[in-house]
Order: sequence, then structure tokens, then C-alpha cells
Amino acid sequence: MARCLSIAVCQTGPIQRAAPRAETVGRLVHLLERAAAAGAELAVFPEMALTTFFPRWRMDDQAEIDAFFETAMPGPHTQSLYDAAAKLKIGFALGYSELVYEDGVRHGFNTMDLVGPDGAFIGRYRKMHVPGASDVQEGVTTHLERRYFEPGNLGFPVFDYRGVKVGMAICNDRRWPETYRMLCLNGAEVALIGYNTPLRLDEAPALAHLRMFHNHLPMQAGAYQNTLWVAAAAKAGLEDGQALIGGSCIIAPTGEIAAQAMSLDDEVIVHRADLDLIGVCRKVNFDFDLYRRPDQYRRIAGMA
Ligand code: ING
Repeated sequence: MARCLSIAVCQTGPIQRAAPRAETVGRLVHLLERAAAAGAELAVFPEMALTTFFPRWRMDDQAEIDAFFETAMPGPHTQSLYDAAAKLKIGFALGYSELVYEDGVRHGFNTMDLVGPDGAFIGRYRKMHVPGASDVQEGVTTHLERRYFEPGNLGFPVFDYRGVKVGMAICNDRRWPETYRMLCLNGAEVALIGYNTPLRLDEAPALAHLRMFHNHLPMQAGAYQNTLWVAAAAKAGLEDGQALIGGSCIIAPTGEIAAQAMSLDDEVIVHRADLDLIGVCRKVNFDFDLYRRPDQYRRIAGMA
């Protein structure tokens, strides 16, 4: 009997700045209900799935900035999503902006939490590759994540979800090979990814036509080269005047796209991931213990 996990990607359409949290969480609950009805055992939501992608703006007022962050998860606005998970017996990974005080010092992280089918917290990931800048730059798509978020300090942890090893990554992380390699070396079988990716790229118009190609390419390569299932959820559509790409997908360890979203709106795609396919792919090429020689690479490169 094959070892499987039915995974849902819950893509959202735009979440406008004016949308009350409760309304947004209501949309997420509805998506989770659709995922459960389709037989999914685990769902992934986008990056920053509770608010608009506010790093597109330069803000100075701390109270204005903090309004986009969560100080507790679940909190008063998100408890209904955790309750729905327990009722529907389906866990989820949710991207949000985390505000935490450690030793009296304020820290902002771009975070994703993994929640079990009982609605209980399982584990946390904080985005490692924080892109963009800390202030507006002429001729560059304004993307000020480095103004609001620190790089993550949790590494690439892997958690047990119903006997399956699950890790997480957020948006720009998906472009870096280290993300998938670290998750794989930490034992991951499934990588849950959320992203908010603008369509426009003012700083590199020559690459503008490649936005979707550069979305799927690194995830397909990462899945293939590290024998991972990848489930990636976009926040898509025209959000506060900025077009965000869709292209949510579920990718097999073969690198094939097993399912892909068709819209730029709230949409659920589901695939019954055959986890035994990981072993097949490892046997063909990626048996790390047998074929991968980091010690040798380093010695040859004079890095040993
Ligand atoms: N978004 C982008 C991404 O890597 C970005 C970062 C923005 C890259 C604009 C280039 C131009 O998909 C996030 N949220 O990381």
C-alpha cells in the first residue's frame, strides 16, 4: 500500500488593505472547508495570508506598521481558522507577519506556522531570504521587506505531520537552492511554500516576461534535485493596485507539476502525493549517501 498524503494548496486572490481581518479569515476558513471536502489532509496558505502585502509601501509610523502584524497565533481574529481545522480534521500552514518581543526587544519576522488536524500548533518557520530593500530606490519596484522584517532565526526545521516529514519556506526562499537542500538534509518529504510575487519588475524589464517561468523553475528544480514534494500557494491578483502572480502548484519529486491553479482568485487545488515516489527518485539519482560527496567537493575546491 503506497504511503500517500493528500495535499491542498489554498491560493487566495488579493487581500485589500481595507479588508477587516475577520473577513479575510472567513475566506481562509471557506478555502479550508473546500480543501477538506476534496479529501485533503493538509493545506497550505500563502505568505502574509492575513493582510495585504504591506512592504510595497514605505511607512514610518510604528502603530501603522504594527497593525499588519500578529502578536499571538491563534489570536482573536484567527481562532476560527484553528477551530475549523480541528472540526474538519485538516491541518494547515499559514503565512503571516509575526511581531515578537524577546528580552524586551521588538522583532518582526515573515513567518509561517504549521498547525495539526487537531488545530494545535506544530511548528514555526521564519523567512530566511528577506528580499528587497529598507528604503525606496529610484527605478526599482518598491519592496521594503528589509525595512519591516529580520532574517529568520529558526533555520529550516522539519516537523512530523501524521507521520510525514514536513518543512516550510516563504516566497524568495523558493528561489534559492539552499532552501530545498537544507529541508532535504533535515529529512523533509514535503515543502510547503507561500508567496506574494509582484508581476512588475521595474528594475529589470528584460526579465519581466519570465515572472511565471522564474516562479516554477526553482521549485521544480528544487523538488527534483532534493526529491521533495512541493506545494506552493500564491496570494494572487490585483492587490491595492499591485498585480501579484498566481501559478500556485503542487510539484512531484520528479519535478513535474502535478496540479496548478488556473485563476488569480481564491482557488483550491488538491493532489494525493505518493510519498513512495521520493524513494524511487532517490534510487535513480539522488541517493545522497551513495553519490553525494561534499567532503570531496571541498577538498578539490581547496575548502577542506
Ligand atoms: N516576493 C518576491 C519573490 O521573490 C521580489 C521578492 C519582489 C523579488 C520583487 C523581485 C522583485 O517572489 C517575496 N515576497 O519574496
